[in-house]
Amino acid sequence: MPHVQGRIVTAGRAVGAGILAFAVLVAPRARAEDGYELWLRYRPISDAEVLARYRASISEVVFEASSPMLEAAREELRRGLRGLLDAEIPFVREATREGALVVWSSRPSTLAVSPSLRAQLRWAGAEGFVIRSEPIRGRPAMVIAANTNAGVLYGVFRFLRLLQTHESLQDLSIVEAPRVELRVLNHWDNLDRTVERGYAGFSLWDWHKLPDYLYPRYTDYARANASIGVNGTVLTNVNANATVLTPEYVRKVAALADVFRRWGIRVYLTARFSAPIEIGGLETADPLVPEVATWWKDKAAEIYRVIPDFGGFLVKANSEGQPGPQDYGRSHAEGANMLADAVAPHGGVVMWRAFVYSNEEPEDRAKQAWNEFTPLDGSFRSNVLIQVKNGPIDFQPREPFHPLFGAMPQTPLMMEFQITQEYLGQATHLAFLAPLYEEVLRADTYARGEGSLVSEVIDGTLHDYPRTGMAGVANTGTDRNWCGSVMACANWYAFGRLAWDPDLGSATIADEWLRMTFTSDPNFVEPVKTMMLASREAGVDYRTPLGLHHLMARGHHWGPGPWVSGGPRADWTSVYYHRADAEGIGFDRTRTGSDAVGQYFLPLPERWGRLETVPEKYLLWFHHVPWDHRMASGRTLWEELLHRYQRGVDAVRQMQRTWRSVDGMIDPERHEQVRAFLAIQEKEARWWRDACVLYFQTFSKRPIPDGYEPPAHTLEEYMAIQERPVPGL
Ligand code: BDP
Repeated sequence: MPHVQGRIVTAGRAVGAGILAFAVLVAPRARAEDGYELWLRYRPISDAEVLARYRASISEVVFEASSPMLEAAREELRRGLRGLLDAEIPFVREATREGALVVWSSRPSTLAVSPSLRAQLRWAGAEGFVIRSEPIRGRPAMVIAANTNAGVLYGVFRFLRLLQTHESLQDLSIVEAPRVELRVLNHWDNLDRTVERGYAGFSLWDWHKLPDYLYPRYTDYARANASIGVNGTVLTNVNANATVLTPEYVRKVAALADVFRRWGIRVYLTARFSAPIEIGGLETADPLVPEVATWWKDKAAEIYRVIPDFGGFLVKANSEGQPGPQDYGRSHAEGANMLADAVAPHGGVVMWRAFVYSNEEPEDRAKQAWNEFTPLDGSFRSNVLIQVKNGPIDFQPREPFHPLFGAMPQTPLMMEFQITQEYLGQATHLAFLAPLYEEVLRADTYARGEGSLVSEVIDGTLHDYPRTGMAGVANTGTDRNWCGSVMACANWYAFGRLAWDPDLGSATIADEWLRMTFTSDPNFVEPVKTMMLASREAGVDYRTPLGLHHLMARGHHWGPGPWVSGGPRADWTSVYYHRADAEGIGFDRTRTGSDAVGQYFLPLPERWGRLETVPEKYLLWFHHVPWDHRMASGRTLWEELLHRYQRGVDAVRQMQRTWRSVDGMIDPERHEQVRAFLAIQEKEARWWRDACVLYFQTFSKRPIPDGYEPPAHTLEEYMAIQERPVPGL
């Protein structure tokens, strides 16, 4: 039954037919869904049986709140229960009845804590929690317990998720703790509110009105993050602007930090390496010049005076034109350590990015970060983390994992995933990214023999890292639905969940998100989950199948541009990466080519370096392959390429069919947006397919086989499509 109608009928029954007419007029507006509430909608549980069971199990809540964070948690619990149970559950001082939900926060002495609960709490650590069925004064009850306020906050959100996803409350015994310490969003937001690679409107941070005006939205942003365990946010673009470090802007940052603090979120800033010159009046930013180090120490002290829990700095240095220590002949370690010393007395960290590659360097771009950073292993301060993109090029629809993972045992490496869909269709294409994240996290680096997973590098267990972290380049903006598309919010959700537990499976994440965002109706959840799980592979197929990469148009990275060549640097062109010629296609990264494959641990160089054993998904990443090469399917490479491009388009059409089939099961507003966006995606998938196939055909000189959908336009027409203003640059 459509959501809106269901509510009207209820209202009519409850208040009588006279009011029904009124309800019909106003209810659809009041109930209109625009995606703003994300996965925290807290609508009444529609399954009457489940609702009745929950109401019977939760008779009252005991929750003493003695700090802003606990108050935030208590209000969230109140809001969640009120919405989900459609009832006012009393919040009381003492448990008096069967079915109390006791949040053990400030007064543990009121509880007789059992030894097993105590043991679970020890395991839960600083941010974890325990949720269990536990008799209180001999009466059946439930307890949310934690060692810290943050643990309570996360426990409350976990409890609400139990209800949101209709899990049983019988014999509860949940113990959870995050596996990764720093779970941070990276906002590529500029001070003028444009967002680099942002496709959801403008930046959430209204610098002009800060610190005096605080949008309620800042709180909702923090709530959403806390609900998935995100505990840090880097407010500014990695292509940094030193202005944010001036006293005026630091006060603005402090105002945001004050809002976020009670939700367990610390703020971080990007540090422009040349700031001592730009805003400090110094003549150099050389990290080994004492005045420079002193300037940064003073700057850090100034920030910490107004933001005592400031997280630290994220730095993009000597990359794509950004200033850095190499401008003065110093290493990344010398630069990072100087900043690390500035924040260390205050407990801050430096997240130093490994996304470096140089135009002057004739070396394969995929190899450069490994070449620069592995010699520095062990030479960074203990409060430095090296932030590494998931793959060695740049957030492509598919890349093998970055060879640095596993290769720096003495330096904490943190993961950088991209949540915003720079190369995956931006706001309008449906690409659920949990399968991409999962594929990387579950990859075996073989750094310490078989079973040395990337996830174990990231959670610190493989090398016993003292610090761990995962960053996600945010996709949020001022659009009412936060992420530019309702479905793209699933990627924000997935990032948080995987940063909390890198072993979570994509299907579990999709399942949770769908139930909380839309409905628990299996007739909706099951097909849409299948659709989401297939969506990333579809995007790979219609853009860059078989290990192809970096085929996008110049600049905006949205449409196809396999013909892109020339310009300021070779590694910003497509021809550098696909290397198509009369013989074949692909980048030879084998031992006889660039030998990028040699940066991986054995047996990967052998497995990926041989045509017979390389997985087809990485074929053209590592090999230049003849057009007539026989693939596992029996097709030639040329035929297989076409087959994959077509398969991608077909998969989008299948997504459209699936979405049509669930019409009426959710609100019309969000259904319509996804429907319209899928139509855009289908059109653009054909554009990608046809442009790429026609272009590669000029090299392969082979026909387009029968049964293959003929391209709608000529290659010249596709190539003539001019750049036009697009968001996100
Ligand atoms: C690329 C983006 C560019 C970023 C850069 C980075 O196109 O806008 O500045 O990465 O991560 O993906 O620094």
